[in-house]
Amino acid sequence: MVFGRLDRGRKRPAAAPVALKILVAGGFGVGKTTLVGAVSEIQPLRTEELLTEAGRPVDDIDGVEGKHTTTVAMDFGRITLREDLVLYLFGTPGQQRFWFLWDELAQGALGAVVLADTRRLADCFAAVDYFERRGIAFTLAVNCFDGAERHPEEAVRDALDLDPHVPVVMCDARDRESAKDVLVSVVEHALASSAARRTAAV
Ligand SMILES: Nc1nc2c(ncn2[C@@H]2O[C@H](COP(=O)(O)OP(=O)(O)OP(=O)(O)O)[C@@H](O)[C@H]2O)c(=O)[nH]1
Ligand SMILES: [Mg+2]
Repeated sequence: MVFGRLDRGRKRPAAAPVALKILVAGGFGVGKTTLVGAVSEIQPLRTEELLTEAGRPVDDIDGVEGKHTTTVAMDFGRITLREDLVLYLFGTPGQQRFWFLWDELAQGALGAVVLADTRRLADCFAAVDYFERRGIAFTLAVNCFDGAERHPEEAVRDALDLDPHVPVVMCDARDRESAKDVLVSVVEHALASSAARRTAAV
């Protein structure tokens, strides 16, 4: 009884939140850094460098002419989706010459977002391929740039030859709620995939 009375006013210690690692990948200039920055509740860590004249022959900025910097290592951000669920976000560099960093970044990742720009859909092939080969669950998120033609989900799915279970969502990488919806989709899909794998293994 005594213990009960003493305990009454005291808060139960909250369970430590589950922390999940999510990658944000996709082609050059598709909005990865923008998405991590839009949802992160901490000041995101960025590793941006200026695009220069020297890079002009290899840095294809068609469609993102306003772009002046590029990620050379990674973006890092954090978002608490629920009191007991925290996501650590790792944005990958988009340019091919930095892809050697992807294997490091992918270690321990629960799932990934592959961002796509429908004006340059082929740029996300490599990311789709990367996660398919490694069995890392991903959501394909189309970043709907202003002025870009809108395509139905089925057309994007067909063009990328995605497995039917891969979620395809439309988003605006600049918008916090929209970016958050993408992350919710990844977490749900990744958890469902790992549950299905566990069942298959029994
Ligand atoms: N209109 C529009 N512009 C966007 C959107 N997302 C990003 N941008 C702009 O597009 C450019 C590219 O954004 P970033 O977030 O740097 O792209 P990234 O994928 O991180 O690029 P890399 O790291 O260089 O591969 C920036 O100039 C953004 O302001 C969007 O949803 N709509
Ligand atoms: Mg970037």
